[in-house]
Amino acid sequence: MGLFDRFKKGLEKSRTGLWGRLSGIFSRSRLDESAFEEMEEALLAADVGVDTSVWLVEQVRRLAREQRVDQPSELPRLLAQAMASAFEGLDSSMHLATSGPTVVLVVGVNGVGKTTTIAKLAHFYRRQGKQVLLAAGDTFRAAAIDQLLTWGQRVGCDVIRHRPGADAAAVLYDALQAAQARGADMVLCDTAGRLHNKAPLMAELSKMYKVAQRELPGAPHEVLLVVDGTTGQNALNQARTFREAVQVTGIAVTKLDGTAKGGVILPIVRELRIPVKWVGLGEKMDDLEPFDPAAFSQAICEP
Ligand SMILES: Nc1nc2c(ncn2[C@@H]2O[C@H](COP(=O)(O)OP(=O)(O)OP(=O)(O)O)[C@@H](O)[C@H]2O)c(=O)[nH]1
Ligand SMILES: [Mg+2]
Repeated sequence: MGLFDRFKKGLEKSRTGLWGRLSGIFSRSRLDESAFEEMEEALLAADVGVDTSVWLVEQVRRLAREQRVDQPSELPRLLAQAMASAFEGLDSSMHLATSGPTVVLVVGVNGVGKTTTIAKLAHFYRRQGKQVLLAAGDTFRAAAIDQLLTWGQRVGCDVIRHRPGADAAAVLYDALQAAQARGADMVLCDTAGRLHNKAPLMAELSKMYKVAQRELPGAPHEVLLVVDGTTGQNALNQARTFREAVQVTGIAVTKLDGTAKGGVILPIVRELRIPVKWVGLGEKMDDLEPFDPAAFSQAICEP
């Protein structure tokens, strides 16, 4: 299966949800004002959010004018084009270190899929022949460390860990030392995500950030914020919160396979201007795709 088909399959629920609402418009005989109004409602229902829905319809209107489109059947193509333009100027690729290990901090609230995403990333880079180290930076729960260990065994990479309750920044420090000593290509660091404890959590994250900065020039190369796609607009709010504490360089949107709320990717990129870099389309190791704006826009707008 090619990338486009994998997106189409993984986004099936979002696609059919949005398409189900739009198909009535696309099959109309005339393109009139009410068609645009209905399109805006359909986008709102797909968790695109008010501002971005209004913006998208504006873009479609402009494209229709510029391209002298008067058939509603042309709208899916125009909508895909409008969506794709929301991603312009944002680089979805991962920034890798030019020498020495690439350090990736993975952050996000409880249960969004941080640990699973780390395992998937490890698998992705292992398949490219890279040596990957995992850092068990979620020291808050013993089970979190065990979960990472299990994934490490499955994927085939070592896990640097301390006892439960240990200082997360010290775990990262050790992982960075180990990575340099062993010549590893990549350190993927898990973090705790307890939101009921917002201030200490953010303090811990910024401490980890500083340790990475101090120990390796250019690190952390990526701070990936993981958000759960099924939470729709909440994901957008989480991105706003985390961005206040750490410099988020990219977003991974998980669980898109199980939701019709995949439209939330649009306000995230358009309103926050943070690139989506990965999408989680299932629970297995292979179910992570590098984000592709064109494939996403087309997959979500096509019948
Ligand atoms: N369907 C689906 N499930 C996912 C995806 N990503 C993660 N999950 C599931 O979401 C649940 C939580 O994942 P974790 O990786 O443990 O989440 P976490 O953010 O590390 O959670 P805490 O450590 O408790 O904060 C698990 O059951 C995963 O299998 C995805 O892309 N699709
Ligand atoms: Mg976890």
